[in-house]
Amino acid sequence: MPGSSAVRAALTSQAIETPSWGYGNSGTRFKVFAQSGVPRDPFEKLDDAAQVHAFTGVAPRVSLHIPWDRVDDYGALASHAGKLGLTLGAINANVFQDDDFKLGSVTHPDPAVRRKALALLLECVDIMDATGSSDLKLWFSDGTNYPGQDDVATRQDRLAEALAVVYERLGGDQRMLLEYKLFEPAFYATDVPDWGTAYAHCLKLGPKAKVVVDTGHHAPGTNIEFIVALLLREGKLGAFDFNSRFYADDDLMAGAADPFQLFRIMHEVVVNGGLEPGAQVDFMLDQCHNIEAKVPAMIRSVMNVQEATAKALTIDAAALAAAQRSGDVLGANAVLMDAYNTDVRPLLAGLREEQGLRPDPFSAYLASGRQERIAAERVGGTQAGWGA
Ligand code: PSV
Ligand code: MN
Repeated sequence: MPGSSAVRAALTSQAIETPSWGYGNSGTRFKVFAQSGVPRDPFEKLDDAAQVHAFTGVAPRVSLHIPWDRVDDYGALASHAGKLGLTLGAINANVFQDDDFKLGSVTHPDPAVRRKALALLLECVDIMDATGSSDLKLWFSDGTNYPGQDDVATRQDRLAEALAVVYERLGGDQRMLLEYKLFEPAFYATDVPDWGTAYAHCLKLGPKAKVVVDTGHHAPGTNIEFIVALLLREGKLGAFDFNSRFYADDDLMAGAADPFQLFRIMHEVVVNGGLEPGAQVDFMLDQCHNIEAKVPAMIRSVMNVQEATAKALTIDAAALAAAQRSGDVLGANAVLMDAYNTDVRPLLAGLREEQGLRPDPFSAYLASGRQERIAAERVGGTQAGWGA
């Protein structure tokens, strides 16, 4: 029921994790456009993330990417986060930007390169210990560009071997989140191309290994919500990397290209218990903002996820179940569409006001003058960006 106490509680307790790299400069392989006021180190990235949380009230965690966010003192970074009202979320392992990884990281034909990649993954677990992060997020750019380039099954063996070592190293409360991606940068065969491959590895590893669904990483037309329902049913959905795509892995703001898809995904999350705290689904954003202002883009993305969640929670579950039971195809679809077409912005604005927040985080941030302040203050130093 719209606005019921259960709906309100679910909305205020939802946590959306933002990515440190979404605050830095980024672009395409053609050009990175620098913006003024962009953070110059991981501490300033957290300062920006704190603004997203301050204005939305639902973004208390930040994912880090290593080595982009390497610092001398991770305890100091975690306590900086704490002072800002944040905690550090998933630690993302970057084994895709070193020359040695040209032919792969943990699946590379050379055991010395595999050892180097494994060492980086284990360093990320050390960082989790130091920061209190509970999730290690793994995405491998590994794969081949040409048929015959390497043996596909042998690469799976190498991957399994590395994952098993890392899994063993995890502490009791720590998880491994394995992300798949259809293609890019490998074009012929990616080593973890789909949910089935990720799921098979996670199943073998054990209960602490779960799958990450990055919404940008599928073929056009893929029914992502089906994958979500299935993984939740199997207890293997660990996290989302939300973003939007028109063509491939576009990394645009979540809910921008296809808000209806985001709603359908959140519907499956809701009906399959993914919002329950015990489900431990991490709702992360994975976006790189190329031409848009970074903090406002992140605020808009968080709001889009919230709106999709609110609409999904607004679905009349009893009416939907009755229509489904009686085979009322059009009636069932109408129940879903009624919720999708509901304007949930007043509900969310009211909830924010009850929490002492401004009703519209996006315009409130722009009106705060902070964007101009950081542009004036953050001069000198090296701006954070893709690869830094
Ligand atoms: C790969 O495309 C990916 O989705 C992974 O999550 C990486 O960590 C991230 O993008 C880097 O931007
Ligand atoms: Mn991702």
